Amino acid sequence: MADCFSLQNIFENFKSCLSDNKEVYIKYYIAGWRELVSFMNTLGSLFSFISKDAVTKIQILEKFLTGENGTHYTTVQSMVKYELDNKLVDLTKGGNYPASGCRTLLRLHRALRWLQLFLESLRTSTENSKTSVMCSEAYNASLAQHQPWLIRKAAEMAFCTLPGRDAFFDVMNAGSHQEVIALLGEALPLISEVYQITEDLYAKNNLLDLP
Ligand code: 1PX
Repeated sequence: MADCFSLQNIFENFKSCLSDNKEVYIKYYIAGWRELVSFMNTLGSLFSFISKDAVTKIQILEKFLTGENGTHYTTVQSMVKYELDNKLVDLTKGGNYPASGCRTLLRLHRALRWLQLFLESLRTSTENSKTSVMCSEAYNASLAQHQPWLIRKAAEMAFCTLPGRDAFFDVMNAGSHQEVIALLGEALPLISEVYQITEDLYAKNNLLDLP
Protein backbone atom coordinates (compact mmCIF):
# COMPACT_ATOMS: atom_id res chain seq x y z
CA MET A 1 0.00 0.00 0.00
CA ALA A 2 1.16 3.48 -0.83
CA ASP A 3 1.21 4.64 2.78
CA CYS A 4 3.36 1.76 3.99
CA PHE A 5 6.07 2.54 1.56
CA SER A 6 8.71 5.15 2.19
CA LEU A 7 11.72 6.31 0.30
CA GLN A 8 13.63 6.35 3.55
CA ASN A 9 13.25 2.57 3.93
CA ILE A 10 14.84 1.96 0.56
CA PHE A 11 17.81 4.07 1.43
CA GLU A 12 18.27 2.58 4.87
CA ASN A 13 18.68 -0.81 3.21
CA PHE A 14 21.15 0.40 0.62
CA LYS A 15 23.06 2.15 3.39
CA SER A 16 23.24 -1.10 5.36
CA CYS A 17 24.50 -2.88 2.25
CA LEU A 18 28.09 -1.78 2.63
CA SER A 19 30.35 -3.52 5.10
CA ASP A 20 33.33 -1.75 6.70
CA ASN A 21 35.61 -3.14 4.04
CA LYS A 22 33.19 -2.19 1.27
CA GLU A 23 31.68 -5.54 0.56
CA VAL A 24 27.99 -5.63 -0.41
CA TYR A 25 25.67 -7.57 1.89
CA ILE A 26 23.17 -9.56 -0.17
CA LYS A 27 20.66 -9.54 2.68
CA TYR A 28 20.24 -5.77 2.57
CA TYR A 29 20.59 -5.60 -1.18
CA ILE A 30 17.54 -7.78 -1.63
CA ALA A 31 15.72 -6.03 1.20
CA GLY A 32 16.24 -2.78 -0.73
CA TRP A 33 14.79 -4.44 -3.81
CA ARG A 34 11.80 -5.69 -1.85
CA GLU A 35 11.03 -2.12 -0.84
CA LEU A 36 11.35 -0.99 -4.44
CA VAL A 37 8.99 -3.71 -5.56
CA SER A 38 6.45 -2.73 -2.94
CA PHE A 39 6.64 0.80 -4.30
CA MET A 40 6.21 -0.43 -7.84
CA ASN A 41 3.16 -2.43 -6.82
CA THR A 42 1.40 0.84 -6.03
CA LEU A 43 1.80 2.00 -9.61
CA GLY A 44 -0.82 -0.24 -11.18
CA SER A 45 -1.19 -3.50 -13.04
CA LEU A 46 0.86 -2.52 -16.10
CA PHE A 47 3.88 -2.72 -13.85
CA SER A 48 3.13 -6.15 -12.52
CA PHE A 49 5.13 -8.02 -15.16
CA ILE A 50 8.15 -6.02 -14.05
CA SER A 51 7.62 -6.57 -10.35
CA LYS A 52 6.96 -10.27 -10.88
CA ASP A 53 10.31 -10.69 -12.56
CA ALA A 54 12.05 -8.69 -9.84
CA VAL A 55 10.38 -10.83 -7.14
CA THR A 56 11.44 -14.04 -8.88
CA LYS A 57 15.03 -12.85 -8.82
CA ILE A 58 14.86 -11.72 -5.22
CA GLN A 59 13.50 -15.15 -4.26
CA ILE A 60 16.29 -16.98 -6.07
CA LEU A 61 18.86 -15.02 -4.10
CA GLU A 62 16.95 -15.44 -0.84
CA LYS A 63 16.93 -19.18 -1.36
CA PHE A 64 20.69 -19.25 -1.78
CA LEU A 65 21.13 -17.05 1.26
CA THR A 66 19.02 -19.24 3.52
CA GLY A 67 20.14 -22.51 1.95
CA GLU A 68 22.82 -24.92 3.15
CA ASN A 69 25.59 -22.92 1.48
CA GLY A 70 24.14 -19.67 2.74
CA THR A 71 27.30 -18.44 4.42
CA HIS A 72 28.92 -18.17 0.99
CA TYR A 73 26.14 -15.81 0.01
CA THR A 74 26.72 -13.26 2.73
CA THR A 75 28.22 -10.70 0.39
CA VAL A 76 28.31 -10.27 -3.37
CA GLN A 77 32.07 -10.73 -3.12
CA SER A 78 31.82 -14.05 -1.29
CA MET A 79 29.10 -15.26 -3.68
CA VAL A 80 31.18 -14.49 -6.76
CA LYS A 81 34.18 -16.27 -5.31
CA TYR A 82 32.21 -19.29 -4.17
CA GLU A 83 30.26 -19.76 -7.40
CA LEU A 84 33.31 -19.25 -9.62
CA ASP A 85 35.59 -21.47 -7.53
CA ASN A 86 33.00 -24.23 -7.65
CA LYS A 87 32.04 -23.73 -11.30
CA LEU A 88 28.44 -22.95 -10.46
CA VAL A 89 28.02 -20.28 -13.16
CA ASP A 90 27.22 -20.64 -16.86
CA LEU A 91 29.79 -18.23 -18.22
CA THR A 92 29.11 -18.03 -21.93
CA LYS A 93 25.91 -19.83 -22.79
CA GLY A 94 23.03 -21.55 -21.07
CA GLY A 95 24.03 -24.76 -19.33
CA ASN A 96 23.59 -26.42 -15.99
CA TYR A 97 23.22 -23.24 -13.96
CA PRO A 98 20.55 -21.06 -15.57
CA ALA A 99 19.75 -19.42 -12.24
CA SER A 100 23.13 -18.90 -10.60
CA GLY A 101 23.45 -16.23 -7.94
CA CYS A 102 25.90 -14.32 -10.15
CA ARG A 103 23.63 -14.07 -13.19
CA THR A 104 20.55 -13.38 -11.11
CA LEU A 105 22.19 -10.57 -9.19
CA LEU A 106 23.54 -9.15 -12.46
CA ARG A 107 19.94 -8.56 -13.63
CA LEU A 108 19.15 -6.59 -10.50
CA HIS A 109 22.47 -4.81 -10.74
CA ARG A 110 21.59 -3.57 -14.24
CA ALA A 111 18.23 -2.41 -12.93
CA LEU A 112 20.03 -0.53 -10.14
CA ARG A 113 21.74 1.52 -12.84
CA TRP A 114 18.29 2.42 -14.16
CA LEU A 115 17.28 3.45 -10.63
CA GLN A 116 20.36 5.57 -10.19
CA LEU A 117 19.74 7.44 -13.46
CA PHE A 118 16.04 7.83 -12.83
CA LEU A 119 16.40 9.15 -9.29
CA GLU A 120 19.14 11.54 -10.37
CA SER A 121 16.91 12.98 -13.03
CA LEU A 122 14.01 13.23 -10.59
CA ARG A 123 16.28 15.04 -8.16
CA THR A 124 17.34 17.62 -10.72
CA SER A 125 13.97 17.86 -12.47
CA THR A 126 11.86 20.99 -12.71
CA GLU A 127 8.10 21.43 -12.40
CA ASN A 128 7.59 20.85 -16.10
CA SER A 129 9.59 17.62 -16.26
CA LYS A 130 7.66 14.48 -17.07
CA THR A 131 8.27 11.32 -15.03
CA SER A 132 7.46 9.13 -18.05
CA VAL A 133 10.18 10.83 -20.08
CA MET A 134 12.72 10.67 -17.25
CA CYS A 135 11.89 7.02 -16.70
CA SER A 136 12.22 6.04 -20.32
CA GLU A 137 15.45 8.02 -20.81
CA ALA A 138 16.96 6.24 -17.82
CA TYR A 139 15.71 2.92 -19.18
CA ASN A 140 17.09 3.49 -22.67
CA ALA A 141 20.47 4.41 -21.23
CA SER A 142 20.63 1.24 -19.13
CA LEU A 143 18.35 -1.81 -19.05
CA ALA A 144 16.91 -1.45 -22.54
CA GLN A 145 20.19 -2.50 -24.10
CA HIS A 146 19.81 -5.90 -22.46
CA GLN A 147 16.17 -6.51 -23.28
CA PRO A 148 14.30 -7.67 -26.36
CA TRP A 149 11.91 -5.54 -28.37
CA LEU A 150 8.71 -6.90 -26.89
CA ILE A 151 9.77 -6.19 -23.33
CA ARG A 152 10.98 -2.71 -24.28
CA LYS A 153 7.59 -1.95 -25.82
CA ALA A 154 5.70 -3.25 -22.79
CA ALA A 155 7.95 -1.21 -20.51
CA GLU A 156 7.43 1.95 -22.57
CA MET A 157 3.67 1.45 -22.35
CA ALA A 158 3.85 1.12 -18.59
CA PHE A 159 6.02 4.25 -18.27
CA CYS A 160 3.36 6.31 -20.05
CA THR A 161 0.97 5.62 -17.18
CA LEU A 162 3.31 6.93 -14.47
CA PRO A 163 1.85 9.66 -12.27
CA GLY A 164 3.05 13.18 -12.98
CA ARG A 165 6.00 14.63 -11.14
CA ASP A 166 4.03 16.17 -8.26
CA ALA A 167 1.99 13.05 -7.59
CA PHE A 168 5.13 10.96 -7.87
CA PHE A 169 6.89 13.03 -5.22
CA ASP A 170 3.86 12.57 -2.99
CA VAL A 171 3.77 8.78 -3.27
CA MET A 172 7.42 8.62 -2.35
CA ASN A 173 6.12 9.51 1.08
CA ALA A 174 9.13 11.43 2.34
CA GLY A 175 7.70 14.82 3.19
CA SER A 176 7.62 18.00 1.13
CA HIS A 177 9.12 18.07 -2.33
CA GLN A 178 12.11 19.91 -0.95
CA GLU A 179 12.60 17.16 1.61
CA VAL A 180 12.31 14.45 -1.03
CA ILE A 181 14.94 16.22 -3.12
CA ALA A 182 17.24 16.52 -0.12
CA LEU A 183 16.79 12.85 0.70
CA LEU A 184 17.54 11.88 -2.89
CA GLY A 185 20.72 13.95 -2.69
CA GLU A 186 21.79 12.03 0.40
CA ALA A 187 20.85 8.64 -0.92
CA LEU A 188 22.15 8.73 -4.45
CA PRO A 189 25.84 8.60 -3.53
CA LEU A 190 25.11 5.45 -1.52
CA ILE A 191 23.28 3.75 -4.34
CA SER A 192 26.02 4.79 -6.74
CA GLU A 193 28.67 3.35 -4.46
CA VAL A 194 26.89 0.00 -4.17
CA TYR A 195 26.45 0.00 -7.93
CA GLN A 196 30.07 0.86 -8.66
CA ILE A 197 31.54 -1.70 -6.27
CA THR A 198 29.41 -4.43 -7.85
CA GLU A 199 30.21 -3.21 -11.35
CA ASP A 200 33.98 -3.26 -10.67
CA LEU A 201 33.79 -6.71 -9.10
CA TYR A 202 31.84 -8.11 -12.04
CA ALA A 203 34.14 -6.43 -14.56
CA LYS A 204 37.24 -7.77 -12.84
CA ASN A 205 35.82 -11.29 -13.05
CA ASN A 206 34.46 -10.94 -16.60
CA LEU A 207 30.90 -11.46 -15.44
CA LEU A 208 29.17 -8.48 -17.03
CA ASP A 209 27.70 -10.46 -19.93
CA LEU A 210 26.51 -13.58 -18.14
CA PRO A 211 23.75 -15.30 -20.16
C1 1PX B 1 11.50 5.84 -5.56
C2 1PX B 1 11.26 5.42 -6.90
C3 1PX B 1 11.45 4.01 -7.01
C4 1PX B 1 10.94 3.35 -8.23
C5 1PX B 1 10.86 1.91 -7.96
C6 1PX B 1 10.85 1.10 -9.12
C7 1PX B 1 11.44 -0.24 -8.90
C8 1PX B 1 11.85 -0.78 -10.18
C9 1PX B 1 12.21 -2.21 -10.11
C10 1PX B 1 12.58 -2.70 -11.45
C11 1PX B 1 13.09 -4.08 -11.37
C12 1PX B 1 13.36 -4.62 -12.70
C13 1PX B 1 14.08 -5.92 -12.64
C14 1PX B 1 14.34 -6.36 -14.02
C15 1PX B 1 15.27 -7.50 -14.11
C16 1PX B 1 15.44 -7.83 -15.58
O1 1PX B 1 16.05 -7.06 -16.30
N1 1PX B 1 14.89 -8.97 -16.05
C17 1PX B 1 14.88 -9.31 -17.45
C18 1PX B 1 15.96 -10.31 -17.78
O2 1PX B 1 15.84 -11.42 -16.97
P1 1PX B 1 16.23 -12.85 -17.55
O3 1PX B 1 16.11 -13.79 -16.39
O4 1PX B 1 15.19 -13.16 -18.64
O5 1PX B 1 17.60 -12.75 -18.13
C19 1PX B 1 13.52 -9.84 -17.77
O6 1PX B 1 13.44 -10.22 -19.11
C20 1PX B 1 12.59 -8.76 -17.40
C21 1PX B 1 11.42 -8.54 -17.64
C22 1PX B 1 10.61 -7.45 -17.04
C23 1PX B 1 10.75 -6.10 -17.65
C24 1PX B 1 11.80 -5.24 -17.12
C25 1PX B 1 11.59 -3.79 -17.48
C26 1PX B 1 12.32 -2.99 -16.47
C27 1PX B 1 11.87 -1.58 -16.38
C28 1PX B 1 12.43 -0.98 -15.12
C29 1PX B 1 11.76 0.29 -14.80
C30 1PX B 1 10.70 0.16 -13.75
C31 1PX B 1 9.79 1.32 -13.79
C32 1PX B 1 9.30 1.74 -12.47
C33 1PX B 1 8.71 3.09 -12.56
C34 1PX B 1 8.90 3.94 -11.40
